[in-house]
Amino acid sequence: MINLELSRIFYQMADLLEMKEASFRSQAYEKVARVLEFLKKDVEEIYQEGGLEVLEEIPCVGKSIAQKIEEFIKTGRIKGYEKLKKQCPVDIESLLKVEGLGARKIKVLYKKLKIKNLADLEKAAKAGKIRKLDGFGEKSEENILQAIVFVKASKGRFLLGDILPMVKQIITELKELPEVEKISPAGSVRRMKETIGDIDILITSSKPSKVMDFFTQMPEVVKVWAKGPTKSSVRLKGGFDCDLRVIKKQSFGAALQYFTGSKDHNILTRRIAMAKGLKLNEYGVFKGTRQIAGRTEKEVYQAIGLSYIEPELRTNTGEIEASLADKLPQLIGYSDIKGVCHCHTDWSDGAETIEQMARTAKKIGYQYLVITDHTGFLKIAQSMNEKQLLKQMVEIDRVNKRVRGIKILKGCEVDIRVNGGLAVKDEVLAKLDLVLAGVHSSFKIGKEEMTKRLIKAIRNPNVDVIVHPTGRVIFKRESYPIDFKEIFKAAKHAKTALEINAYASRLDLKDTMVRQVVEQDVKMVIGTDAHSSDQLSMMEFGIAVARRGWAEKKDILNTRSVDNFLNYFKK
Ligand code: DGT
Ligand code: CA
Ligand code: CA
Repeated sequence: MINLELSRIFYQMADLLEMKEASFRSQAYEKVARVLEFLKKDVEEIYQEGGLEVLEEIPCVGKSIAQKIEEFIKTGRIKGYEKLKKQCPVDIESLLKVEGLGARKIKVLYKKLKIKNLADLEKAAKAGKIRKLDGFGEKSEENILQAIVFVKASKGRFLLGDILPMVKQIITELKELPEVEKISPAGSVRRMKETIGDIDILITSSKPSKVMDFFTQMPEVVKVWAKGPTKSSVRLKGGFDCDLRVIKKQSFGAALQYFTGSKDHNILTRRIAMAKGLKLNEYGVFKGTRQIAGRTEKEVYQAIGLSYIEPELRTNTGEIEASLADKLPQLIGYSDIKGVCHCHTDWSDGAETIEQMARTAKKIGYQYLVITDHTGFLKIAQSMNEKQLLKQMVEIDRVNKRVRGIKILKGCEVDIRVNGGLAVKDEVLAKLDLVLAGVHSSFKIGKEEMTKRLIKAIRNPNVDVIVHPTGRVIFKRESYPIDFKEIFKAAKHAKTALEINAYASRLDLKDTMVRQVVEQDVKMVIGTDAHSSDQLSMMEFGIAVARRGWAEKKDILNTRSVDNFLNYFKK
């Protein structure tokens, strides 16, 4: 799959252009980068089947971008990108990871202080040089230093959303080999953790050397770290590593349990086995030298007196105690969601039409889809104004007549102003089926002000859902501080739901927060925040977060049928 490589290049071209001149071209590249990041079909395959013309059928791909894709497929490079890079000697990709730094600021930092990379930035900040620049100050210098610590901490980890499609592809390919019998992901991927250090895959096989030959020669492999009959390690395109282990059949369950982890979960399960006079390791459960379990994971847990624990729960945060007491939650399942309640179309910053989104949602099997384009003042998101919102409602009625078998609902994602007011008039919001409200600006107003701001929005009778409630962006922006107790109380009282935003770089609320929300019995929705129809598949990441937070079906409102879903919000 070259989709991810191309996506990365186009993201960079967007940033580089933004630095040169804030232009429409930059937005075009960003949009196409976002589409390619989650495009299901391999761009190279599309090109091989139909050439340039068919490339242009990909959302957001115009003639010039199609030509660049063709150039990359044919030559492995894009001259326009290389030229842009040469003109701008700054490592913009890593500098953009620093919260608060956008293209414009990076430009100033380079012009005035010759800052080219993170090391330069840290040195300048520590020397107190940044505070003297126009548009910066002592506070922003302090923020930059803090943000650098955050960036360093996330080094070497990757978004589950960028990893999982690759894992699925590798597993599909391996499964096709006649030498592969059982196969499963393990490690943090199987636990569906939000970020991944490396990929772990386990198989059973009668002819492991054949499998290892195939594995180390896959086109995705850029480096082979180790190759052996029971374990091989490779570096994949995209910069992440993958371990493949061959396990004996009678130990597959035990190995799966061991290599799924987490380490903390394993330490406790092993201790529990020991207390029963048993030994648990990656080969099985043993009484003396006799193996009493190991073929399946269920059997392993059973042998040490535990009921099966879903991988997402294995964090040693109470799941083992709950299993012993037979009090594990009945987790929401991956096919329990009935409707999409957060997505964008080309009416704001989405890539496709209402109809395209609806047809894909229907194909996936959803019963309803709420269109929630940005409305308000957010320029980068190409927000609609009230007039456009009213026009869009008419269009939704029209599309509903054309597309049968799925109900398209009217919604919007409205900005919450710094004082807690909304960017759209109440009488307009009142006409919608569902109103999502979110903070998209002024993040650094402090805990007390932010709590007040959110509570005011929560209490607005027109607001149904608070989206990405903590504002964090993985690897980029920490959550703003808020008083969760107060937020939960207000949300429950006002019957305003909190969102688990499933967008791969957000996952907000995150797992540990979801767990608190479940305990407080506040309702949630899982929103994909899809900006293209292929991004609807990000629902899976949101469900994983819900599961990691011990959420059951009843906790998540869009597991309900459309009427029950909308009824909840009647205030
Ligand atoms: P990652 O790759 O950093 O996202 O996280 P994991 O959990 O995939 O960790 P990884 O790849 O280092 O190891 C895979 C699993 O193997 C881990 O979840 C538990 C098990 N494991 C690794 N090292 C140890 C260890 O020292 N003790 C125990 N009990 N288990 C371990
Ligand atoms: Ca791992
Ligand atoms: Ca590993």
